[in-house]
Amino acid sequence: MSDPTHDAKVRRLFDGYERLLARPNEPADDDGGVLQRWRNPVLTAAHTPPFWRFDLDPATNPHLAERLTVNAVFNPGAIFLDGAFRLVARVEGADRKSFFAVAWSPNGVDGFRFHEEPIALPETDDPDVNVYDMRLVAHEDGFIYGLFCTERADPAARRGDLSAAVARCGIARTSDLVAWERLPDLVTRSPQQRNVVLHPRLVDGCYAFYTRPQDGFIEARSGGGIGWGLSRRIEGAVIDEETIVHDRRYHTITEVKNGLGPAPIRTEHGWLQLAHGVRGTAAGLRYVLYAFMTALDEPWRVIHEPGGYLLAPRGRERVGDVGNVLFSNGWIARPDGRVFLYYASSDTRCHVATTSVERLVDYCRNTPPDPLRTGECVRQRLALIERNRRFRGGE
Ligand code: M1P
Repeated sequence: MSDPTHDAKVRRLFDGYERLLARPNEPADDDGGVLQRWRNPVLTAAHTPPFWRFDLDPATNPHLAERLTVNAVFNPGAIFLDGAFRLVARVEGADRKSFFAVAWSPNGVDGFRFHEEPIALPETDDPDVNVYDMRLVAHEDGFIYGLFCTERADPAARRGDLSAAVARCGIARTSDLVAWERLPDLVTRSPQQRNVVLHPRLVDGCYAFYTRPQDGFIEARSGGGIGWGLSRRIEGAVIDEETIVHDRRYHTITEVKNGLGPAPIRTEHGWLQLAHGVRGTAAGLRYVLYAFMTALDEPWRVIHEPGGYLLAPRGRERVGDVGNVLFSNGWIARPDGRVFLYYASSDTRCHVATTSVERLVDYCRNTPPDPLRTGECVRQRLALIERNRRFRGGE
């Protein structure tokens, strides 16, 4: 027999959920000519369907309590497929385990709706304890690849150390984001591998990867930097030689570590790249996003490197489970040149910022590089002021 109070609660739950999904987004304040942030997050924990979280049976859940809470939705991979903007988000339960789920929107800025079910990612013989941060790439071999971090306990951990882990690059492929084939994890010489990105093209007949070798699970120690390596195969991919192509540097936004974001966007001037840089502060790590470009014919060679960050945590973005973090592993470039940059704030929610290929290329080519020391920074700024004198009104 149905319980009218329970039925009313369920109705309110679903009405609230539909209202959230129908909420229109709008451009936020101006962002200095490069990027346009949008006011509302595009995905949050509340965007996950209630039937993923609540037991809707009044017999087993009379108080309509959330039985399987979703804690956060962040770090989405992105792709435009079958006429829609599609994100493969990292959905994290209250139990700290993440999984992947696809949400789609017709316009890329609002109305994101999750598929009926999350992705049931096939496992390897050594099951993942946690998976996260999928980078999607439509590869020239015809598959869509999802490269992600797979994490397992470190078998060499000191007794009692339950947080030591080994991060590796997991690889899965699909053609529709629904059915996934799992391939063996990437093998490299580095003990830790996160933030690995597959280049969309074969290079010298090989699959080409941007990597992020580290000595420690969290700390780069003597490792770090964005690396580059080739593998003859993708089924059982092995990188024998990894070269650092974009290193971290003292007293910059990449001092502690860095890592590539999404797969690069091809432009006539080179490959547009987006990455995150991490520095230490008295309040913990601070993650910002930065852009650079690599050569078209040598996608590992940096040709333009603007100084500083492109996007840094602002306002409510600073607050969340891991505060002061912006992270991006997904963007979409449309044929008309529009770019939709998806980023997450403080490991909690997903946002979009819009721009264009033309603006990003202009940013990369014309933003002065980081001169790496204070005196040079002042000289750089004085030169700008001098050039600007003739544009000052009334003089
Ligand atoms: O908590 C911030 C980010 O930390 C890791 O990134 P990185 O390996 O570069 O430090 C990842 O766990 C990422 O998911 C997370 O957003």
